[in-house]
Amino acid sequence: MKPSDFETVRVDTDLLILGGGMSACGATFEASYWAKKHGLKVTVVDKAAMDRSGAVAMGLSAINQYIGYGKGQNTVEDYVKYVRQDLMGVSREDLVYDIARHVDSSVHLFEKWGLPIWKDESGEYVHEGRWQIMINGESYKVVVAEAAKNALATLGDKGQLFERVFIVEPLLSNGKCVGAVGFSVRENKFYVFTAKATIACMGGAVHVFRPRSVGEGLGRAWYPPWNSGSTAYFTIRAGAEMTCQEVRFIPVRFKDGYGPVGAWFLLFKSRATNALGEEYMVTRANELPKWAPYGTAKPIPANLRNWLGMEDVMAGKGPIYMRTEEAIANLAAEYKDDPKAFKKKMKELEAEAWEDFLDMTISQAILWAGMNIQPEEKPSEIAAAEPYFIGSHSGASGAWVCGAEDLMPAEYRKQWEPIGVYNHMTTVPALFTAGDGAGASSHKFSSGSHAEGRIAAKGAIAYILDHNEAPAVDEAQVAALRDKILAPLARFEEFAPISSDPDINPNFIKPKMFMFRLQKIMDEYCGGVSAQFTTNKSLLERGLDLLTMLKEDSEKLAASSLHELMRCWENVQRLWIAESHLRHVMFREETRWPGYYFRADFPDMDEKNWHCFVNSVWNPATGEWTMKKVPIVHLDV
Ligand code: SFD
Ligand code: AMP
Repeated sequence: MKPSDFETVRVDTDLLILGGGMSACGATFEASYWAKKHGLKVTVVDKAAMDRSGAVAMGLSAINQYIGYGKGQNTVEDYVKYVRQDLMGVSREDLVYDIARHVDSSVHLFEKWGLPIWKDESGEYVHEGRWQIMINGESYKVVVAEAAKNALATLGDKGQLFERVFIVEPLLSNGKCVGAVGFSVRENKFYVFTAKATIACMGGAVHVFRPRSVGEGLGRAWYPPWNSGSTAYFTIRAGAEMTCQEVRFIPVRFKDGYGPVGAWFLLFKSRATNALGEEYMVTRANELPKWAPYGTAKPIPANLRNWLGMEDVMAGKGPIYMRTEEAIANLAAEYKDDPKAFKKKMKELEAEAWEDFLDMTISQAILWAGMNIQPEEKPSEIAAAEPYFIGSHSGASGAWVCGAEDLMPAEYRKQWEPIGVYNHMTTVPALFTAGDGAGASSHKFSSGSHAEGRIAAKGAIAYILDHNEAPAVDEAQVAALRDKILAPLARFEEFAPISSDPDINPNFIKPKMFMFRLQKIMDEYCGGVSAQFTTNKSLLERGLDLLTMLKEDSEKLAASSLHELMRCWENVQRLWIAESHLRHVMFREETRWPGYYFRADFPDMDEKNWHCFVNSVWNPATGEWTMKKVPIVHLDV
């Protein structure tokens, strides 16, 4: 397969939506409504099949952001305070407020579209926790994708969906985003999308760090390995300002199967103990005042919950166990005097325990079976997983975006006045993002990402109506991008014949080997699992040297097929996320999120000097990175 075998397909549209996940489905649903009103074209591009793509491909067992303010259960202000607290003070509270005031309407739409939400005897949603509601969510993504596709279909031939097309780079014209380029992972087609506005919603990044699951377990992860950081790569390469790229998310998960813990801690009220039976959240509580005011408020931030467990592991008190057997026994205890009711309750709890994983992370259920674990009888090991970049969960990495007119602090607004104040536009004109793509607005999850996609779509349509002229596209740029993106195929074609093993060749490197080297560098120098999530300036500087050499070697990547070509560019995208993350961790000279990463050379939180955002810009013209502090403007809530 060689580049000359490829046909170039040109698609000119008004609004380009990149990705087919939760935020992209929200954007497609909302954009189709307004596009119909204004006779605009909407084009959606997903690397996979929308029905089963992205983080919700396997389904979910809960919706983790539901405010219930319509029923007076909580206020939007409560949620802003919750997120401020959980991220140790660092969040764009105007964005969090805007998403929280819209999210319930997305959840109500999901129910109308057929998503089964658990109801109690009075017909109220069953809560897993204050903000989380339980669902039978195996087909969650299918339900949400169907609604998005139905909305797109109302546009007739002005509504297009391209599946199995992998987006690589932005198209730029005088600093403005005018579209994107990519290739089909099924046919020899190179795609050029031009657009008046683009929304990048291609999820977060996984496998930047060496995973806990290696060898036979390689590929097991909590967040999906098929999200390779395409959004952040796209916005960084466009020259957009990024924020909180240091704020990785380290989820504690059932070990090796990556099953989530939320339902066990919140719904089943389970404890986690060390090998001595000690509950580290209790025995190590004296560590928390050190991280005040966040360590002394409730709920305890996710990173600090991790940190107390990590301290036990570092003290040699592992393994750490989720006491599923104890939790189920406690929940069934009230029925012990009625053997029939007790048996029924045990069956019910057993079913809920298995469904939690069968709806979401099937590998955990398979591992339970493979390890002869029955949760009602045996506790399961849990462990802190490798770092993920997922600004929609308890991480905060992503692009710095414009907020809502009625909420955004003036300090931030002035940055967009020269290019236009459009909700969720990045600092690059005509480029919008949402979900994992938008930074400093954590705890959005599946529902908040959908609502945020809707917010971004309205901002993008408003931008198009004010800038409704066809974008100027630089054909030389398109030709250069085509050559660069298809080059790994040409390299394999040229050099493969000199070696008897297609994976070993002095003239090129294959994507999997490239990924292994990246993961090793990040694990050892930037505070991965094997480094107990700890790093310092010297390690980071050495890591940056090695990443710089790896970037040089990225020009020697080779691909023998379309699939490997996608793997090549997935790993180049991971490399850029890695560099961006490392530069942010290096710039912030404190430890603010113990449990996510620890700066051994700056072991304390420094509210005086570092109660701020760390933002960065990569300049496409010069290749220079600029780092800066940005003040946090707290809403008066
Ligand atoms: O509890 C390209 N999440 C949970 N959210 C909840 O609300 N409840 C839960 O129970 C959650 N749990 C959970 C969650 C995620 C995962 C993986 C597990 C368990 C195992 C989080 C949400 O899923 C998450 O917040 C949202 O899905 C984020 O939405 P978004 O839109 O930012 O990302 P996406 O849905 O992954 O979609 C990405 C899309 O982009 C496509 N794509 N397309 C073209 N070209 C490229 N180069 C592309 N790269 C990616 C993808 O195909 C996809 O369509 S709990 O454990 O947290
Ligand atoms: P997880 O399963 O870790 O992805 O968490 C799912 C949801 O439950 C998220 O909203 C978490 O913030 C929340 N959560 C998980 N564990 C706890 C806990 N111990 N206390 C409070 N909230 C939690």
